This record gives sequence, structure tokens and C-alpha cells, in this order.
Amino acid sequence: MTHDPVRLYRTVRLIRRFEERAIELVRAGEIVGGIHPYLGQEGIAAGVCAALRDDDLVTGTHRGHGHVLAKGADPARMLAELCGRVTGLNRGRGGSMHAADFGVGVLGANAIVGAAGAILTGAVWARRRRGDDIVGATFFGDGAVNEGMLLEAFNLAALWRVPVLFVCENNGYATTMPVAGAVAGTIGGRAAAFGMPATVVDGQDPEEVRDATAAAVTRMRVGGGPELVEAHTYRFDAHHTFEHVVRLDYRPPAEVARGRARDPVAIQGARLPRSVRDAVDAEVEATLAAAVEYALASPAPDPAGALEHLYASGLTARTGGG
Ligand SMILES: Cc1ncc(C[n+]2csc(CCOP(=O)(O)OP(=O)(O)O)c2C)c(N)n1
Repeated sequence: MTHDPVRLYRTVRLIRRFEERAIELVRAGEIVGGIHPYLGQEGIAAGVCAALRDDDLVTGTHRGHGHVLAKGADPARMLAELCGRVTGLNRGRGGSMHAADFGVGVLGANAIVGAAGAILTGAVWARRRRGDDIVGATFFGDGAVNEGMLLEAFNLAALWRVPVLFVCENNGYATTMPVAGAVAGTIGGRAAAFGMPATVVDGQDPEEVRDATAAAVTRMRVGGGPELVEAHTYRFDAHHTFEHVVRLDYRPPAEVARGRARDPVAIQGARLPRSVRDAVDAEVEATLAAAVEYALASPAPDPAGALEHLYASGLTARTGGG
């Protein structure tokens, strides 16, 4: 747990600029297939991960770069992963939506809406059974709250008192679908149905997110069951970079302007003296310049090895058939 406001600012700023550089690389054709930018939501990943220990576990979403970076992954290897290079966190085979770094407790971003909570619940349960006092945090969007898999994870985590913090990043939309058109009842009400405490926080304020997470983690670490945090936020950019090409008209411009006016990077930055902020900004720019250079200088994987690393036991040719 860090109370360090500079570290929190560094994290939100790093995620912000990482995403902006990644969008440039999408446009340049270096990141194939596009990305789901985390712009505007940085305060949630930064705040949650600041309240976790290095050996605690996280799982994330399709909008997952911020979670991986905030938990401590190397930005250069993360960017190389997005570019599909051998030096990437996962040898360039996972890409944007499947980046993982077990060394810092990141079990993976996840393209399947609602799946990451089940994976984390199982992983934390297994580690606690071994006697480790770790906890976990899993991120999901408002679009996941009606997915059976996530609700099943709520149930087992609550029943078995698995210390998982379920973090809902409520940015108001699942792709183009507003929450009001898709979610009956409330998100906190889903937690209540399983006997889980739920806290609503301002996801644009990294310190508020961190403090709510720290309080939950303290309870969970000593045997408390799972909890839910619903962080209200706003996605500043597209659902996916395809929207930069195909404009979709689903958010009123006044709403977008209002949402963008509450910027987690500006909110955390305003807590620091200008000189400190400038120094962090310069450090982040240098880190990312080096990361881009590293990623682009790295080779792509050899296509001959495409079937490697698919199964823990290796891949053996099928016998027989015809
Ligand atoms: C099980 C499943 N259903 C549908 C999709 C397609 N899909 C990808 S992202 C997305 C919207 C998710 O919205 P939300 O969970 O609110 O997260 P956000 O994109 O707003 O961060 C959908 C429906 C998917 N990836 N997985």
C-alpha cells in the first residue's frame, strides 16, 4: 500500500501516455487489429494496484493495458507484446487483450467479457488453500454484470470466502449500449444478493479508489470474504480504435465534454507541485520513447514456431486418421 501521491501520479500519467503512444502505433500499422484504449479510466487501475502487494494477483479485461502497467509490468515488454514481437511479455503471442505477467501477479487481460473474475477466484482460492495470505483484484466493465460466469464467481467467492475484490469499472456503456438500457436493478445490488459488501467510488480520483481498496484489502487479508467496488468513470476515447475510422454516434457531445472534464491525470497532478509534475512527465516520456524504440527494434516471432506454447505438455502430432 502506498500513500505516495507522486507514485500514483506517475502511474496514471504512464498509462495515459502509453495509450496515446499505442494509438499512434495502431495508426502506423505496427499494432495489428487495434486496441481498446483505457484513456480516462487510469485512476481505477492505479488506485487499486497501489493498495495491493507485489505478490497479490489481478486479472483484467479487453481494456486491460492499465491493469497490467499499474501492477508493475515493464512498459517496453508490454508495448512489444502489443506489437506482436518476440520480446513481448508473452513472446508476442498474447497481444493487447491477452497480455499477462505472472512475475508481477498479472494473470492476464481477458477478451471474454466476465471471464476474468472466475479465473481470479480460482487462482486466489488455490493460493489461499496453500496457506499464502495473498488477495486478488479483478476488473470488469458494467457490460459484465449480467454475465453468468461473473455471477457464478461472485457466488463461489462469497460461499468460500475467497478474498477477491471485484472492481466494476462503470463507464456507462458496453460498447454502444448505455447501462440504463441493459442493467436491471443496481450493480451493488448484485453484490448484496451474495452477501458481499459493496462500495461506490469516484473512479476519476485515484486516491479515493486507493483508499477504498486499501480498506477492503485490510478486511480481506485477515479472512474477510470478497467485496465489490463500483468505480464511476468515463471512457475518454473510442470503445475500440476501429471507431477512429467508423464514427459511431452514441454519446452526446455534451456528455463527452462533461466526462472528459474530470480527468484522473489532472486530478492527481493538481495535488503535486508543478516542478514535481514536470519531472514525472519527463521521466514517463523517456520511458515510453525507450519502450517504442525497444518494441520496434524487436523481431516478430518465427512462424515455424506458431504451435509452440499452446499446451503445457507441448503439442504432439495426431496419430492415425486419414
Ligand atoms: C462474453 C462476451 N460477449 C461479448 C463480447 C463482445 N464485447 C467485447 S467488449 C464488449 C463490451 C464490454 O463492455 P463493458 O464490460 O462495459 O466494458 P467496456 O468496454 O465499457 O470497458 C463486448 C460486448 C465479448 N468479448 N465477450
